[in-house]
Amino acid sequence: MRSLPNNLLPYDGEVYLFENLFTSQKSDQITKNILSEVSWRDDKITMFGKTYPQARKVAFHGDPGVDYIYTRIKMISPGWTPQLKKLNIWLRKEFQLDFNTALVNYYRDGRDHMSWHRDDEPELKLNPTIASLNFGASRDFFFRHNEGEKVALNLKQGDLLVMKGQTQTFWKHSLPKRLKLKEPRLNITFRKIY
Ligand SMILES: O=C(O)CCC(=O)C(=O)O
Repeated sequence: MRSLPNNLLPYDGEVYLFENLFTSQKSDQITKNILSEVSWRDDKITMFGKTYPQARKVAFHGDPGVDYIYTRIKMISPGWTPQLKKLNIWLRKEFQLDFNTALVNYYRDGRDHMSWHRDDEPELKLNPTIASLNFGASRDFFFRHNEGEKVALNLKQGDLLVMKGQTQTFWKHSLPKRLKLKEPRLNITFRKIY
């Protein structure tokens, strides 16, 4: 059993960062496998009556048939891919974390991003535990408390970020644009959908 790093949030939630969990060779192999295995979605976002493509590439996998309404889009899992399944089993064995789905976000370069949001959909139930694995380019990642306090992180290849407890109630998170960045980044968030 791994020891728990310090909680990175000062109050009202729990965020743990496990760093540098894979060699760069292993990270590259995992990235290659995931990019070749997943089924990319082609959902559009509607805001203020206008329709836009998503600000990143998205795929959703997990136990077959599990569905999740995320950013107002209903996604139904077509099943696990071999690499995502391996990672899910590894999270259970190494971290005692139990998930049934994986949301894959691929940021093609620093223009791709994720706006402020919380992962608080009803199908995650209250106080969900979410594990986020990172490959490729390092990116800044922020938490913002409902009262305004900010916590800044930098997520790197091979890092695992675990959010739990009241985090999704009291804090939003975001991955801002970084226009000078040309390299891609792959992020996978493992979630338990009820
Ligand atoms: O790419 C990231 O690190 C953020 C992912 C995220 O916030 C989400 O999937 O809800």
